[in-house]
Amino acid sequence: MADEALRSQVRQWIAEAPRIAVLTGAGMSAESGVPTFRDALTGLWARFNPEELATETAFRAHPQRVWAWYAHRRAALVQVAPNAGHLALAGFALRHPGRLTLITQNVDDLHQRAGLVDTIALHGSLLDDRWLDPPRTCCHIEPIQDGEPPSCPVCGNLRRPSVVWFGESLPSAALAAAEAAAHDCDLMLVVGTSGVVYPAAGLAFTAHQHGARVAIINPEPSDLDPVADVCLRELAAQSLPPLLETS
Ligand code: BJW
Repeated sequence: MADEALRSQVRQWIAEAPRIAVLTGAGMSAESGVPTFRDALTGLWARFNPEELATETAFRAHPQRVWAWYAHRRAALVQVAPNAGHLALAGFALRHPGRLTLITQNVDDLHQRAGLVDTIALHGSLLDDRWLDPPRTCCHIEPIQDGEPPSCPVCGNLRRPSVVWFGESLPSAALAAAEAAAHDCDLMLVVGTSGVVYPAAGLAFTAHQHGARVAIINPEPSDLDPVADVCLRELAAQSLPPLLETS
């Protein structure tokens, strides 16, 4: 099918599907200026080794280095805003209450800032932090010193970013809600993810196995292409508005 025919097909599925689940990844925010993880030239991990930064082991070994990397990314988020794709999804959800469930792997809060307050955030939020070890009664936060993660002055417990690192469980309520949405949806839109990180990527397989149509929006091939009914090789912020704003 030609590109325009594929686009009309997806538009029609969106118009007709009673329940739509949307699974987003870093590509969703690329046009807002947030780097993806795995894109060859611009992705965060073209420059940094994830094993050195996005694990609890790394944080325990090099708390300052990991804290500084997250502090830099947090500061960069202040400069960015939801793009036309985030706004189109939020607008659709507002016009069609109860039809769209937004599941994101992103930690940038841009869906929430666009107005989708009940976004299911599978990998936490870059804007929050929490105690590394279970807090004791002594635990309170010291003022942040430059480059240092804040710590309890009594027991030394550290604050850490409230994101999900490799080897850590996803928040159970968020994962259960995402699995239910994937299981029950009639259409899943998969936007801007490489589909390599589990259990998030498995949601597209769940949707497909339970009879939902799956449409992918990504300029590049992804690991989820085998379960897609349609792959639109497009950019999220350009593709989503015309797909969603006519419904
Ligand atoms: C555009 C675009 C534009 C660009 N428009 N598109 C089953 C099988 C194998 C392994 C596992 C498995 N189950 C669990 C695992 C282990 C592991 C895992 O998946 N490893 C794989 C890498 C092999 N998973 C975990 O450890 C998870 N925990 C877990 O499963 O707990 C249970 C357990 C515990 C112990 C042992 C075993 C199981 C946790 C995963 C946590 C992921 N955390 C991160 C970091 C968050 C914090 C931070 O930000 O620093 O989450 S990793 C990173 O990857 C981040 C992302 O959310 C995630 C996904 O990346 P995403 O969004 O897909 O980004 P990219 O860069 O990969 O892709 C961008 C895409 O956009 C590209 O395709 C572009 O083409 C596209 N694009 N511009 C549209 N404008």
